[in-house]
This record gives sequence, C-alpha cells and structure tokens, in this order.
Amino acid sequence: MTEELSRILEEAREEIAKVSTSRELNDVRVKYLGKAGTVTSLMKRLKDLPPEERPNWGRMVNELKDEIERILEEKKAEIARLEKEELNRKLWADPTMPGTRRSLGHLHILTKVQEELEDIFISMGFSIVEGPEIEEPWYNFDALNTPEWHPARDLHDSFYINEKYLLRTHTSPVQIRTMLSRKPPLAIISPGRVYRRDYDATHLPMFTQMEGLYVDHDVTVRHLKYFLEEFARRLLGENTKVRLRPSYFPFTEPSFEVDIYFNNRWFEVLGAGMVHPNVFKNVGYDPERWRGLAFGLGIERIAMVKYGIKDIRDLIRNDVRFLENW
Ligand code: FA5
Repeated sequence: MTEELSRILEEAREEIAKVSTSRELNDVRVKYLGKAGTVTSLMKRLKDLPPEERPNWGRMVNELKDEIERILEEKKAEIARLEKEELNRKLWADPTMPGTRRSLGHLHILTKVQEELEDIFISMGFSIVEGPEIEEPWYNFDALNTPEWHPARDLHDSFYINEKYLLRTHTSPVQIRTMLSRKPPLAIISPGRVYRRDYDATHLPMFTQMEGLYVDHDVTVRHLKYFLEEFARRLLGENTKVRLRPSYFPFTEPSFEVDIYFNNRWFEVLGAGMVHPNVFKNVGYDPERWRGLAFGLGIERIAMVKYGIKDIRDLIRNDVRFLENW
C-alpha cells in the first residue's frame, strides 16, 4: 500500500473508533465507501494511470476498501451490542423498587363502633362473653320472665327455625347462659347478631346488639346511669347527655328506654333496667342477696348517632362509596 493509502486507512480507523451511534457510523461509511466517497475517487484515478500500473493500484485500493469495510463491520457489531445493553438497562425491572400500591380497605364502620364500645366497657372492668345466634325459646324468652302473651314470642315478630329453635331476638339470653355457668359477682358485655321481622329506615331484620350485665350485692339504678353516661361521653364526647325514660321489659324492674342527645336531637339507642327477681330465681341466684343491672344497646343505632347516618340500611348495602367515608 502506498503511503497515501496507509494514511487514509489510519484516518478512517481513527474516525471509526470515535463513533458511538449507528447513524454516525453510517456517515463515516458514506464518506469513505459511498458513491462520492474517498475510495471511489481513488478508483477513478485508474483511468489516468499507465496500463501496467493499473492492476497494482486497483488491488491496493480494493485492499483499502476491504480493510475499511472490516473495521466498519467490527464497529457495527460493537455498537449493536452497546445499543442492546442500553435498551435492556431501560427495560430492566428493578425488583427492589416499591410496587404498585393496592388499597387495603379498612374495617367496616360497625366493626369499628363495636370495638370502640368493647374497649370502653373492658376499661370499666367488663369482660366479653358470646352466645349462640340459634337459640332455644327457653333462654330467649322463658328464663327472661317473658310471658306467653309477649309480642316478641309471636311468629310474626321472630324467625323460628322449628319448634325447638329460633334466631335470637336479642342478646339477653347470653345473660341467662352466663349466670347459669358462673357465680356472682360478674360484669360482662356480649356483642352479637340478633334477628327480628323488622325492616325500615331505622330497623333491620339482622342487627347487632351489645348486652351488658353487672351483678353484685348493692348495685342500683345510679350505677346503671353511671355506666351509660360514661360510655356515651367516652364514645361521643364530654357534653353528651343521656336520658332514661320509664319503660317495660319483662326481665327488668324498673325498666328504661335510654336516649342519647347528640347533634341537637334525641336518639333511642338502648333498653335497660334492674334485673327482675324472677330472672335471678330462674338461674339459681338468690334475689335477696344479689342485685343486677342490665342493658342492651343497638350498635347500628349508635353508629347512626355518631356518624350522622340517616338510613340504617346504608350500613348493610355494602356500597363502597358510602363505606369509604369512614
Ligand atoms: C331489647 O332488645 C332488650 N333485650 C334490651 C334490654 C337488655 C333491656 C337488658 C333491659 C335489660 P329493644 O327491643 O328495645 O330491647 O332493643 C334494644 C335496642 O336495639 C334498641 O334500643 C335499638 O337501639 C336496637 N334495635 C331494636 N330493634 C332494632 C332493629 N330492627 N334494627 C336495628 N336496631 C334495633
């Protein structure tokens, strides 16, 4: 190869070495091997050479061309490898990156209210007891001094499974089961589902009650009022007022409907009273020695008061747009 051709080869080598993209590489190719490129113009010199020098010149220019082509191919392969690596780097999934966050949801508003109530009563010394939802009439009615003529016993008001069993209409049978299995004194709450043939904006066919029972030697209505005011204030705020209205339950004497004043109105949320002596007799407690207070509150009603819910049925419709507000 002549000195001139060697210099051109060196120049091409250097230029190709500097290139880092396919586009730049193509520019270099055109410059050296294109129609108007260096190698072509070198070939064109053939016709001006004496015939005996032409083969030699042609061979040397072809060698130059082959060599430049070889270097270009090498570089092309290198660039392709680099570009693939770069693409892989961009597409690479980093397993240490935080994933897409899925919303976890939260407890149902009724569960929250129930747990809040449980915490309040537990802090006042009550313990939690549960009872069956499928109940025998004796526990649901008879033992609770509820006479045959009482409307709750009617088929129109309660769900009977057969003659021996019904879905409990309140949590009060848990009082009976607890007193039969434990000796006084005792302080229990019993949350759970209860069933009645009811359905409107303030009544559900399946709802949740929480029974409270406190039996000791000198329990009075003042204790009852204390527990009710205390739970209402802790749940709804210091200024919450509680009202006891005289009422009737076969298993308590005296009996009360208890209302809570919140957001400028009264809400009926629970029934309560002093355990009737006949109930104590039915479970083998001596009514001369023991006094008891009891109450049964509706958890849905309390949730309605606390969160300003107008229609009780919204609580069980399972509409996420409603439930996610709390
Ligand atoms: C009773 O069920 C009595 N066992 C309560 C009781 C216990 C009294 C211990 C004395 C001693 P009552 O039927 O009033 O009482 O129901 C109690 C509460 O349950 C009501 O104040 C109300 O908050 C709620 N409640 C009653 N029926 C429904 C219903 N269909 N849907 C939602 N809540 C209801």
